[in-house]
Amino acid sequence: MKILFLNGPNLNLLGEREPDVYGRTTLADIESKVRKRAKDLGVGIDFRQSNLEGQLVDWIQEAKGNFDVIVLNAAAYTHTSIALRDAIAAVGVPTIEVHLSNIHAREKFRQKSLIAPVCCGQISGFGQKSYILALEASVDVKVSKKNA
Ligand code: CA2
Repeated sequence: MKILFLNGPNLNLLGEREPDVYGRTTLADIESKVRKRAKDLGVGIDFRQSNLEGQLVDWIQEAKGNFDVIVLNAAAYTHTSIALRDAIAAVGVPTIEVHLSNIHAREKFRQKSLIAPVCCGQISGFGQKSYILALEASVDVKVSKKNA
């Protein structure tokens, strides 16, 4: 099983700015925790970040046939991007939406996710643990697809 982790704009700044909102953990720290858990679960992962919407669209399209599940923290594009939503719907690779913060407890404009309706589910508000929960959910997504 192979899982593609995609991270959107400004997540490369994690741990450096706004520690009160996003904590002091860097994206590299999260990646290494995800890699360790993935090894325990026996799944392969690819972990990527881009500030560019089109790059994220390209990676989602390329996931078809190459990955079983996408775990996506689209960051600010969560709330704005019809392009990401269309890409997820078009490729049909099961996608799990993930957020560090609880987007429903934040500003009104963050409470709406344009991608949620085309994702299998959303994990939001558990800090870096959100990524581990999404990894564990990914394994179940694959299992439930097999048994469907
Ligand atoms: O809670 C999340 O994971 C978010 O996807 C993070 C995004 C935000 O736009 C979403 O509403 C919720 C922001 C990621 C940028 O992170 C920063 C880290 C340090 C300094 C500035 C931004």
